[in-house]
Amino acid sequence: MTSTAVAHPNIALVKYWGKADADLALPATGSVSMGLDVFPTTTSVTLTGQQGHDAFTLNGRVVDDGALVRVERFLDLVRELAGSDARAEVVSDNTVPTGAGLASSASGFAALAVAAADAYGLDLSARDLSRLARRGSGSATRSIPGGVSVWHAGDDQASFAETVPAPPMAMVVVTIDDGPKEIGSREAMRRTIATSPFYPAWVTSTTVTVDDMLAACAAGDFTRIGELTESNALRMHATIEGAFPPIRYLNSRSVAVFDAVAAMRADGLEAYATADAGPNVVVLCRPEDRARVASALDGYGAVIESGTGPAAHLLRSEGSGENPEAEESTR
Ligand code: 2P0
Repeated sequence: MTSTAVAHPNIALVKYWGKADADLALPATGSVSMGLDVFPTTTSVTLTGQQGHDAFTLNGRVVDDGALVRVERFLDLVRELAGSDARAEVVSDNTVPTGAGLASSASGFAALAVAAADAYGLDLSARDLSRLARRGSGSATRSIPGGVSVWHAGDDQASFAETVPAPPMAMVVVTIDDGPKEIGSREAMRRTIATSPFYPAWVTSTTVTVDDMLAACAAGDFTRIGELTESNALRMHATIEGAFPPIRYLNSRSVAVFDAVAAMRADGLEAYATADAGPNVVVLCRPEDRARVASALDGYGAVIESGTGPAAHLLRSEGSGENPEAEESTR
């Protein structure tokens, strides 16, 4: 049978940077993110009678490198839960444009978790799907729930993501550079923990910021959400820049976007900038302001607008006899 699921990327308002346990993919702190409604990843999982290896096709190309190993390790976890040794064929279409500056691993492993759980006959709660996605990639934990979500720090049972109440928000993605990063986030996290003298302060301050952000979201206080978002992003980059040898993701064009966003605020247009492990900048704003923000940032890079996205969900479940269209993975 073939199970097909869809998931979207998310952008952290309070960042995840550092693991407490790499094997279990447990984060050093909680984090909070907004799911996007653009760039879905659609993934199908079909159990095959083949022995040996799983098969993985991404955007029409057969994958046989480290990405396949990562998918196979993830499917091993699903097989362990299901008590199965069946191999699978995974076919994934990732619509994140090359270099849009959004990590593909979040939507990728969230869609894979939902599709694989269904294909192997597991009936997992949204919480358990989120815990499962975590083992593929940390940020994938937050692509299981929709809207704004918190990913809890804690042990294997407690570390999942769930939707929290929040005001309507939008984001404008500004792609500055579409080249590959010099250093991936996994390695950069390790180096930051090992060498940045600022890392302990990052952990203690972010733990407080998560609570502050959740309170601001619950209160519907957009201004406070935005202020905390920009501050936390700059604290993360400062912490990363403190590594040795240093790692610097923001370049002069990224900083120019932060300046442009500050100028918007000075003009009374409320917007706040954030950036992940690369030079691209994402701007948080109210939904009614997104076209104005996008137009003001035209010329700084390729600009893409997004609203708040849905939960990861099953699209089709062939052979299970269920009603796939009506089914949400997060029931
Ligand atoms: C985040 N990032 O909170 C932070 C901000 C990048 C900067 O989560 O090693 O690809 O697979 O757990 O999820 C990127 O990290 O890392 C990330 P792994 P992941 O969105």
